[in-house]
Amino acid sequence: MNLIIFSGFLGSGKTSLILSLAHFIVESQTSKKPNLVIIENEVGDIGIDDKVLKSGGFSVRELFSGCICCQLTSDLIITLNDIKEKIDPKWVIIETTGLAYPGKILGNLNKYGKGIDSIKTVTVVDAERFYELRTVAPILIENQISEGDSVLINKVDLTLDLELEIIEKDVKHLNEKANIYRVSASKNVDDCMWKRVVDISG
Ligand SMILES: Nc1nc2c(ncn2[C@@H]2O[C@H](COP(=O)(O)OP(=O)(O)OP(=O)(O)O)[C@@H](O)[C@H]2O)c(=O)[nH]1
Ligand SMILES: [Mg+2]
Repeated sequence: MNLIIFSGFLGSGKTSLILSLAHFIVESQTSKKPNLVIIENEVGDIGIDDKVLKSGGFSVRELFSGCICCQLTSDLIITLNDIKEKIDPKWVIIETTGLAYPGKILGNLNKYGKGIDSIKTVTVVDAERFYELRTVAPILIENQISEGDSVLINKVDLTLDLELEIIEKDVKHLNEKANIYRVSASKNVDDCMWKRVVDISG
């Protein structure tokens, strides 16, 4: 079971990008065995993203009564164990709340997770609101960026090239090791990017 954890501020484009990745994973699958489950973590009880993902035909599990980086750590572990036991998919995508600290989730999974072969972290950056959010929630935004194996600078269709260059420099400064990509979730996302993000070779 390979985990892909999506973080990124509220409204940055996580669900839109997960839909694109989920299609890519399903289309690349060679066996008939179900190979993808998506875990949706939303605070509050209106599961909009859950409905969006389910309408795409994907298997979705919900964790709606708090954030998996703090109150719901044990719920996440229980849910993952249950998915492993009943489905044992190749991939599990986790959409965290926009306020989650991915480093905390990683720490808990490394400590308590079972049957996990790999964990990849993907951080979605909202290019349109980057500097606004850096000012409003600097610690959260910096933590999310610094924990990403891949950082997807999203909404490039709404951002000037010059601004994108500055944002990319800033992201590199916060996380030298990450693979950084510019994307627009509302347009077609290149499969080559998803291949590199999830490390599917070929
Ligand atoms: N123009 C444009 N709009 C985008 C892009 N990506 C996402 N959006 C829009 O931004 C809004 C939020 O996108 P979501 O994918 O729901 O973002 P999210 O991070 O899942 O949001 P929460 O789960 O509420 O935190 C939606 O109205 C999307 O259609 C993009 O690349 N370009
Ligand atoms: Mg969402």
